[in-house]
Amino acid sequence: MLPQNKPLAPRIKLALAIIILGMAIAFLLTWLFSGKETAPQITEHAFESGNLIWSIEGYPAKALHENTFSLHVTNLNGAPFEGADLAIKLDMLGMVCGDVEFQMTEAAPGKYTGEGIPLMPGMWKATLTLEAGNQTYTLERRLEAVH
Ligand SMILES: [Cu+2]
Repeated sequence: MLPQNKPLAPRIKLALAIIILGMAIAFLLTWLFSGKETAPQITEHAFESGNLIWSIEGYPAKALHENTFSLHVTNLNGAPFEGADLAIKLDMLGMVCGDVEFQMTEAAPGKYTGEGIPLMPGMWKATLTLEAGNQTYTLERRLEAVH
């Protein structure tokens, strides 16, 4: 005759249930808030030839509407980074609903603006390409789009 498995003591079962529930809640909260934390309105970036501050007006961005992206680019001395060619590509995270590319124009020395249209509400990745002289730099951020 096979020995019967001893049932776990009720207290151990309860403790396990509490641990599992706690882990599930922690996981859910992390998942719920991870997007917002990584996609603020304003992000700061450093690249080999300078720094830039990237902001999106009226954040979160509005799906199927033009949203103004502005970039304030400075060189390593803190002076305006003038005369660069900037373009942004938007693609949605985990989806293939289509990429959106647009050019930025220099509105003031070192200040570049452009209009981008996310196609759907959700989390998007924005890739900035900055060309200056014969150098090309690529920087990324995330952004949230809503209805
Ligand atoms: Cu999509």
